[in-house]
Parts: sequence; structure tokens; C-alpha cells
Amino acid sequence: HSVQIKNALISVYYKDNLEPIIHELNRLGVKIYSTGGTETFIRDLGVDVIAVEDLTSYPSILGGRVKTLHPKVFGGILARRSFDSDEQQLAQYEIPEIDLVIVDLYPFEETVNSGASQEDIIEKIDIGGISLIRAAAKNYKDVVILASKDDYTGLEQILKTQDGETTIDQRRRFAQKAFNISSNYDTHIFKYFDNSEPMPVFKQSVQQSQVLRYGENPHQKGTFYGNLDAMFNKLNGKELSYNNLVDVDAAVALIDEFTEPTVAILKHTNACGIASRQHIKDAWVDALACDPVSAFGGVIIANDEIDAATATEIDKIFYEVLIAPAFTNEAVAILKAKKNRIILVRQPVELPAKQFKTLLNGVIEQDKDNTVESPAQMTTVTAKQPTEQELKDLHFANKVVKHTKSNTIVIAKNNQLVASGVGQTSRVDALKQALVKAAEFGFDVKGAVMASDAFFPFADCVEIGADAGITAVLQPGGSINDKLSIEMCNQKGIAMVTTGVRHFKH
Ligand code: 93A
Repeated sequence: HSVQIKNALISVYYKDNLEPIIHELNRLGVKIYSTGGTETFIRDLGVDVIAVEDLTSYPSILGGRVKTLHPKVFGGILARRSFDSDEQQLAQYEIPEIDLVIVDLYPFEETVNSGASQEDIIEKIDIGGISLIRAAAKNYKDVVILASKDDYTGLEQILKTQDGETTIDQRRRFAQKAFNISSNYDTHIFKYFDNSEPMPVFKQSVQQSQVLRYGENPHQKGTFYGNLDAMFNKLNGKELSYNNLVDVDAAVALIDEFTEPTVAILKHTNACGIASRQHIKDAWVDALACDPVSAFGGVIIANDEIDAATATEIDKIFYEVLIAPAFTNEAVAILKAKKNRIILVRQPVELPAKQFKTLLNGVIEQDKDNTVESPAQMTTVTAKQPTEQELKDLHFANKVVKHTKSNTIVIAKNNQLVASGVGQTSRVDALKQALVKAAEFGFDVKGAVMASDAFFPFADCVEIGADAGITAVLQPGGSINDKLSIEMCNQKGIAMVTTGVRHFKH
């Protein structure tokens, strides 16, 4: 049914743009009730207005905290026009039917963002206004609710063209908007009050955001929340994409494991090449040697300055992103010749200690995996002891394994990644993949070491590894079948160490 507006209650924080509506309501002969500041505003327009205080026979009290909270106001909004008993009670208590409510809430979010004092912020929690909005929206069958200054003109149009009448569809749409406004309003209040643990990091990063070209795929929208400018000084190239960001994050985490000059090449968050050398250029050459096919279009990260000689080498392949703590001017000049390549100078910024992701209908949070076992924390469980170099390589492989998708086997030799099997559903498949790749790119795995992110449930992995020439193995241990793998190592005459720490990366 359509409703003819006869009585309106107006209580708005922002008065701008309200004037046309007031004149329109005046033209339609609508009786207007209003609160303090709004009442003055309307009266100043030369339009008759009734103070809410005169309706309730109560003054506005507690410095305005209680001005509209009264049965004479809420009764008139909530009464069901189709209920005889409701109508009788309105008559009995002399309550006017209010069929239009216009509210613009105290600007809570704006006040928080302005850096106002806690006291000022709390005062800006609107109680009466939000109640008016919810009451009028609840009774949308009989009442029009306008809950934001953004809708003033929309209502003015309706008043003009429909001579003060509204349809049920229009009122329901207004009610829907009103509940959207009230729920968002309370969410902002909740966020202000909430300081439970993961939120500080989250809040901090949410303060700045950047819309990405798209998400993981072009049909997915994407946004980064955080401050990339603080992390990187971009010298060249287009905007980082969603996938670039994911890979850059993995690259940063991996390279931070290494102190000696190291270069890593990542594809889809996994290292497809990494080497530590005395000079960064040699580290690059040996990282690339691991898998020059996968390196195409990868993310490259170095932990030492890139000079002209190194830049000249890197420039020979196509890559998406190159990150280093510093570049010589000559190196920058060489690399900038390719306009699209993203070149980032990493800034010393501390990263959050926790990580989280959305999952099902919630979020999971965890500490980052920030331990990696050095030779001192490795226990030899075989008759054969690993050599000094093998121990170094096991340490190197363990760092890489930790940052490679499970299940994984990482094969390394002389501080260089030889090959890895990544993200396999079985550990044996991961090892087989690694061995195939090592052979494909001309590596002799004789004397190489292998590391596993989790324990070996059977002896098969060490058997295959030993037969291929692996001479030392690292694993966390802890399987009820550890013995089988250890016995196999002894039988094959190779060394095994356990670390006691699993490094799954799902
Ligand atoms: O402090 S309140 O929560 N108490 C109330 O009873 C109340 N009624 C309306 N704030 C209340 N309002 C708000 O006052 C409205 O939401 C609006 O933002 C503001 C309008 O006040 P004035 O008309 O005095 O400028």
C-alpha cells in the first residue's frame, strides 16, 4: 500500500543539502518534529517545526545524550497502522504517527580518523539516531526511513513526483539501505574497540591499500592492504601484480635465511635456483644453472649489491621482478633499458611475526616458521658421519626446504640448489621429480645431499636417493618407521641427520 507522509521526524548531523527537502515537506503540509540543532536550522529557513522536547515534555538531557529516546517518539514510529490495538494506544497516550524519519548519524568513523581524543570519540557513538533508524526501518511497511545525508536528493525527487506518497517497494529499499548503514556504523565502533591480538598488524596494514590490476587471474579483482612504498623503492617497471606480490613475499622470506652473498630465483613461490658464493655474480650464475628453463619470467632476489657485471648477466634472461638491497648506478642504467622489468631496492623494514589467511568462514593465524636448524642442531643417526661440506650443504638444503611447498625433497651440493621436487602429494614423487630435473640440467648428484621437509614414512626415499648417488640426508625424524630409513642408509653406507623440526609449507 502507499503511504502519505503526514508527520516527519528529522534529526541530522550534517544539515547541508537538507533545505530542499524541508521546503518540499512544507509544501506538502507535513508536520515536522526535530531535535536541537536541526530544529534551529529548519526554523531559520522560515518553516514551522515542533521541538521533540515539546512532544515528549522532556528536555534534552545529559548534554544531548538523551534527546529522542522516548516512548512518544518511538511509539509513533513503531506502531503498526494495521493493528487496532497499536492505534488505540497511540490515541490513549497522545502519540502522533510518524511516517518519515530522516537521520544522519554522528560521524563516528570520521571522528576516529581525525585523531580526536578518546572522550570525543565515545561521545560520537550515536544511540538515539541509530535507534530511530532501526525502528523506522523495522516498520518500513508504514514508515519511510532516510538514514544518510547521501539520500537527501533521492527523497526530494520522490516527494516531488509522488506528492508525498511512497510505495512499499520504495520503503523497503530505504529500509535495506538503513540497515546497511546501521550495521556498518556498529562495525566501525566494534573495530575501534577491538584490540585483540592479530588486529594491530591487520589494522596497521588496512590503513593503506592499493587496488591491483587484478587478482590471481584477470577475472578476479584484487587489492593489497599495506604500504609497499615503505618496503621497496621501485626503480623501474610496471605495478607489481597480485602474483608478483605473492612471489616477492616468498622471495624475501627465503633470502633472509642467508648471510653470505646469495641469489635466489623463484617461480610460483618456490625456488627454482639458489646459490651462495663469495661474489653475487657467481651466485647468480650458479642459481640460474639449476633450472634455466623455469627461471624464465621468475622473481629474482639477491642479498647483496648488484653491480654492472652482475646486471649484465641477469639482463640476458627475461624476469618479472629483481630485488636487491642496493644497485650500482651502472647496474641500474643497464637494467632500466628493459622498461617492463620491475626493479626493487629493498628497504630495511621489520615484517610481522604472524601470518594469516582466510579460510572457510573465518581466518587462521599462526606464528611464522622462523627457525632453521644449523649443523649444531643436527643429530647423526647413522654409522656414517656427514663430512664438513655435507653438513654445510645439509644446512643450505634445510633452509631451502623450509621455503618450498610440501611435499618436497631438496637436493643441494656446494651451496647450490641442484634440484627439488615441489608440492607433490607423495615424498617419493618429490624425490623422483628432483632427480629427473637434476639429470635434465646436467647435474651429477654423486656426493650431493638431500633434505626432506617432513619425516620419511618408509625406506623408499633414502634407497632411491642413495642409489642415485646422494651421500647425506636430512629429515626431522619422528616416524615410527625411522628405523627402516636409518637401516637403509647404513646398508647403503650414507649418512643421515635428524633435526627434530618439521617444516611443512602447505
Ligand atoms: O546522543 S544521542 O545518541 N541521543 C539521542 O537521543 C539522539 N537522538 C538523535 N544522539 C541523538 N541523535 C543524533 O543527534 C542524530 O543521529 C543526529 O546525528 C544528531 C542531530 O542533533 P541536532 O539536531 O541537535 O543537531
